[in-house]
Formats: sequence, C-alpha cells, structure tokens
Amino acid sequence: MNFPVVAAVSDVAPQLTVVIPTFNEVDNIDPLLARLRETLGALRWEAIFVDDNSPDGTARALRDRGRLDPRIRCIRRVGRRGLAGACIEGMLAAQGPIVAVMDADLQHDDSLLPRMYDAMTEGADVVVATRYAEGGAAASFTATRSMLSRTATVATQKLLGVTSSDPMSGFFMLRRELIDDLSPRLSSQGFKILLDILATAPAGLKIVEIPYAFASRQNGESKLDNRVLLDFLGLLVAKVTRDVVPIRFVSFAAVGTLGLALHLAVLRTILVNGAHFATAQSVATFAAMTSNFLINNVLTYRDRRLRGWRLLPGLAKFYAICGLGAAANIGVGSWVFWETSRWWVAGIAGSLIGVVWNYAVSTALVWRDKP
Ligand SMILES: Nc1nc2c(ncn2[C@@H]2O[C@H](COP(=O)(O)OP(=O)(O)OP(=O)(O)O)[C@@H](O)[C@H]2O)c(=O)[nH]1
Ligand SMILES: [Mg+2]
Repeated sequence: MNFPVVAAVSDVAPQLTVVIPTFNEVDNIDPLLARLRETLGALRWEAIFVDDNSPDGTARALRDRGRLDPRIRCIRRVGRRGLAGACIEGMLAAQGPIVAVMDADLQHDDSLLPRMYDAMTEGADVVVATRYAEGGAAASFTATRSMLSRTATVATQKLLGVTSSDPMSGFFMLRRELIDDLSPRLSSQGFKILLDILATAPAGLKIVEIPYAFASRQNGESKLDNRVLLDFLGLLVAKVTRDVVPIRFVSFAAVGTLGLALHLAVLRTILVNGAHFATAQSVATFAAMTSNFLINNVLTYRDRRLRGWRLLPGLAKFYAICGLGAAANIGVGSWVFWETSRWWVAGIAGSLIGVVWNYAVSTALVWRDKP
C-alpha cells in the first residue's frame, strides 16, 4: 500500500520543538514543563526530552507526563551517554521547523523563548541566548569555571572564526533544515554542540544573540566535569584541522603521553633494583599498556565504555594492537632514519605512525560503536 506524502504543514503540527537533554533530572521535569506551558502558551509546541536511561527514572516520569499531554515525548537511549549526541538525536526527531535546545535544570531562562522564536521568524538562521554580551551574566560560575569558559570562548573565536559571543551556550534555536544538512558532520561526543554547529556550518549564517543571566541549578547534580575540557580541546583541534584529526585523538594522545611517563617511571624503579633491562622494559611496557587501556576506557571512549567481562577481551586486543603499533613504529622510524639520517625526525615519524595506528585500530576493534 502506498501512503500519500504529506506535503503541506497542517495547522496541528508544532511550530516549535524544544529539545531537552536529560540525565538524572527527575525533580526538574514538572517545574520545567509548568514554565514551558506558561511561556509558550500561544505557540503550537512540542518538547522532546532525550534521556540517557537515567537511573532516577526521568524517562518513566516523562512517559507519564506524555500520556496526559502528547506534546511531551521522551527518547530513551540505552547504553549510550553524551550531551551532544542526545541533542542531535532530539533535533533530528523534531516535527517543528524551528528547534530550540535548552537544559532541563532551569538554568536557562525560558521566558526568552518567544523572543528567540520571533527572531527566527524574522530571518535568523541561529539565535543564541548569550551570557557574554551586554546584559548577559553567569554569576553562578566559580572563578575557575568563569576563566575557563571565557578563555575557551576567545580561543574558538580566534582559531575557528566563530563570531558568536557565547559559542559554548547550551541554549539556542535554529532551523531544523540546518541540522538535517549538518548532522552527518557533527560529533556526538562532547558537551558543546552549538560550537560544533557554528564551526561546521558554511560561512554567512545569520546569527542573532539575546543576552540572559545563567541561573543556578535548582535540583539534581551537575554533569560537568574535567573530561569536558578534553572534549573541548578535541573539538577545537578537529575543527582547526577541518576534521582531519578526530575529536577523540587529542584525548588518546594525552593518555599515551601519560603512559610514556608511567613507562619511564616503572622502568627506572625496576632497573635501580638490579633487574635486567629486557625484564624491566617488558614489565614497564605491560604496565603502560594496561594503564592506557583503563584510562582510555573511562576517558576517551567513555560513551562506549567496556564493562564487566568485556574488559578482558578488550584488554587482550589492545595489547595485540599496541604490539603491532610498536612494530610499525620501529619499522617506519628505521626507514626514515635510513633515508634522512636524522634521529629525531625518525623518532617522531615512528611515534606518530605508532599512535595513529593504535588510535585507528583501537577505535575500530576495541571500542567500536556497537561492541
Ligand atoms: N541525555 C543526556 N543529557 C545530559 C548528559 N549530560 C548532561 N545532560 C543534560 O544536559 C544538561 C546540561 O548539563 P549540566 O550538568 O546541567 O551542565 P551545565 O549546566 O553546563 O553545568 P551546571 O552549571 O553545573 O549545571 C542538563 O539538562 C543535563 O541533564 C548526557 O550524557 N546525556
Ligand atoms: Mg546545568
């Protein structure tokens, strides 16, 4: 049977979709929905929550609310974590031609939504609710967070040519079509989806900014941690290199550097206790590979983290991959040394090949998307 394609937008379709990523936000749902109902009263809207299987029952609570009000839907993702990926999935599921993204924890001033929507209907491609333009504020930030956030903002403006005053904002609105076009090139890893969108979109986007004061979290706990910084650096490097260097690579290389330091420390400790070099080197190699595997598992690949019995085959594969990586390192290094007679060029070339091999093959075989 052929179903007719619905060409026209009916007068019951939503005009605006609000995408709200959630992880353990059950206590914020009702206050947020009450605010949305009040603020968006005149518009036809829908709210799509994207929940990463929160243990506190956020998804169940949302399903209950959705039974009473079909404008409320929840996408429940199982076995995956990540703010950016959640936002992308929510935006792609939107029925409305205009999509807003906002946090669930009441830090984003929902009363801005109608003004943001008006700016979109007046021709903006993206509307950013900004903390860093005249009239905006982020008073709840600690001094360190404020400094990091502002430094990161300036870095993206200078390095990526992003013009927004607050490309790290989690509160913005855009056309659904823009996401349809960009989604294959966006990264599902990380916390900074707006930055990825602005850095990936073609030049000439019409961006409108509306200042607001970032409030304090009302209920529940922050999910922001130090890993966000690594993700940010990865995104920055990926965009500066036009996606030649993948986002995870920065974290993988940083863990590798840490592994090298551990290797040298273990090697020295064993050598000073009188062991043979070969024995000390073997123990140090295994210690570094094991620690690299465990740290990458919780840091670089945390959204694909191996747990329980899966750790063992993962570790075995990682040993094998690193072994071949070392062989590639030595082979390429020797060849470059033969060609150039410069020990340091050969050393760098060999190490680069080794780390790229380890990264690429580990991503494909150890932490692949669907293990
Ligand atoms: N689906 C999903 N949502 C997430 C994830 N991490 C955070 N969130 C949601 O994304 C929003 C922003 O996270 P927050 O922890 O509030 O981050 P923040 O606002 O930058 O930090 P605070 O100021 O400390 O609250 C909240 O609605 C979270 O519930 C995740 O891994 N998956
Ligand atoms: Mg928050």
